[in-house]
Amino acid sequence: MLNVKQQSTALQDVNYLVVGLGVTGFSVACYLLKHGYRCRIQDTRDVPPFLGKLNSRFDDVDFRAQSLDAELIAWADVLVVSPGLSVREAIIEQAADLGKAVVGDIELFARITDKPVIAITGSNGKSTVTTLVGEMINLDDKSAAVGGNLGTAALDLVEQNPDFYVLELSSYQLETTTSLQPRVATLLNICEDHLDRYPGYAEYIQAKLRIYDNASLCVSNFDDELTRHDGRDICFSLNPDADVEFGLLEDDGTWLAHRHEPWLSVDEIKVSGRHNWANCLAAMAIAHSIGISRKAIVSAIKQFAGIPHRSQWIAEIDGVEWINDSKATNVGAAQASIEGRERPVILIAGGQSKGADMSIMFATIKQKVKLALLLGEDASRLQQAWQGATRIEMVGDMRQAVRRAHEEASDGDCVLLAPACASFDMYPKFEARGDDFASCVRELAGD
Ligand code: UMA
Ligand code: ADP
Repeated sequence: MLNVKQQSTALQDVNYLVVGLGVTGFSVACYLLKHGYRCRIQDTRDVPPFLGKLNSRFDDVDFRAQSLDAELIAWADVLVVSPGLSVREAIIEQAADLGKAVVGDIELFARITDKPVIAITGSNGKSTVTTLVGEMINLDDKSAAVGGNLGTAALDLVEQNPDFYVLELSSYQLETTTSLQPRVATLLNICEDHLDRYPGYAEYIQAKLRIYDNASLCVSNFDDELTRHDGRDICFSLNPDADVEFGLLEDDGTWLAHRHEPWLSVDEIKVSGRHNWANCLAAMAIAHSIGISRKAIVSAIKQFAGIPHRSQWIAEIDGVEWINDSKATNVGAAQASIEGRERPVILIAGGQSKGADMSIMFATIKQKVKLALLLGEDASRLQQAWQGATRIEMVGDMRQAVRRAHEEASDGDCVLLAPACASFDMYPKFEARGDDFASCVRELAGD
């Protein structure tokens, strides 16, 4: 990929193969076609999600509905691989062995942008922290373009020409990126996730730690040793005794504090659960490190009402609270979500467990969950792991789960969708699962 400044020369020297035509592939193809690069686009799906849109935007789109094969690879100089595809697939490894460059969209983005990038990863809390940091910057009369794994592909942000890019980055995106030089990088926390895509947990952690490569400033979680970079990290912590830049202060209540100076009371935070205090502290540390004012930082936190599908309140019916945390797609998230509830929980969980050890949640389930309703591909894995912790029932679909929860719940309970699993066995994405839950609940309420 050429630098923007070099684009006018030698455009036709490099053949780009865009592998996958989802959100990422579409943004990459648009960027390449718009700037006159020679590219082919390949996707195994007959009608990939963005083909119609791409054809309507550009003439002569060279799209191949087929598997990635030796002929396409022979044509390509650079493979731009979508994050949903593993770079450990044999055919992609063969391409790399042949000397083809194998990169992702974030690598292309890194090569063309010269504005500061804030890079955020972690097993959980990425979207929350990314959104919060973006709002802190915007409230300080500077502009932030916010995206990445959060939803808007990074290359689609470039036209905004912001003061800062705030990017949520997944391990899949990080492992195909080498040129990013973040102004600030953070790894929020680590728990088992995506073990279906990595040889083991160590490789997943390594992919996450790449966020710190070439970063000017690193923000890490003092309470999670796996997130540390080096002794110069700016740290945040939920332990009031920790000697950190951003932490908790206990003084006539609990405060989010900077170097023991209280900035705001936790009672002023609208999003529930201690994990969200950690997210706020991380966002404070990042925003402060790039010179955002205390006033903007505090205002953004006070205003922040959360993002849909993350511990989202749906309804209260006959004294029972219904909460949608469809984005709790791994054990760490589901555990934090359950622990964040003050009421006894009826839990709806299950889906694709991605090889994670579900027994990690046993103690939390035992302590807080009065009934677990399990659905989806790995329901029996969850059942095995949680046997003896609580009462467990298997259900066929979301409608049945909601109906059973309604029958079993009593005044003062909370029914929580926190699946600890991905949704792809039953839904196109986690948002569709959350919407299904919400519509089943609203039916109960007669809305
Ligand atoms: N696929 C095929 N054939 C192909 C290409 C893709 O079957 O030829 C399938 C993949 O196996 C996958 C699906 O299509 O099941 C989507 O893959 P993709 O790479 O095209 O995904 P995008 O639409 O580009 O979306 C990606 C991220 N998705 C993944 O990493 C799986 C989105 O994060 C992200 O918002 C988007 O880029 C913009 O950056 C979603 C996600 O689930 C929310 N991320 C994972 C997570 O958060 O746990 C990492
Ligand atoms: P991500 O983008 O990393 O998936 P989100 O901010 O979308 O993270 O939050 C997804 C879910 O993860 C939340 O609904 C909550 O259940 C859980 N979660 C959020 N922040 C944390 C955290 N700091 N630690 C553990 N779990 C968290």
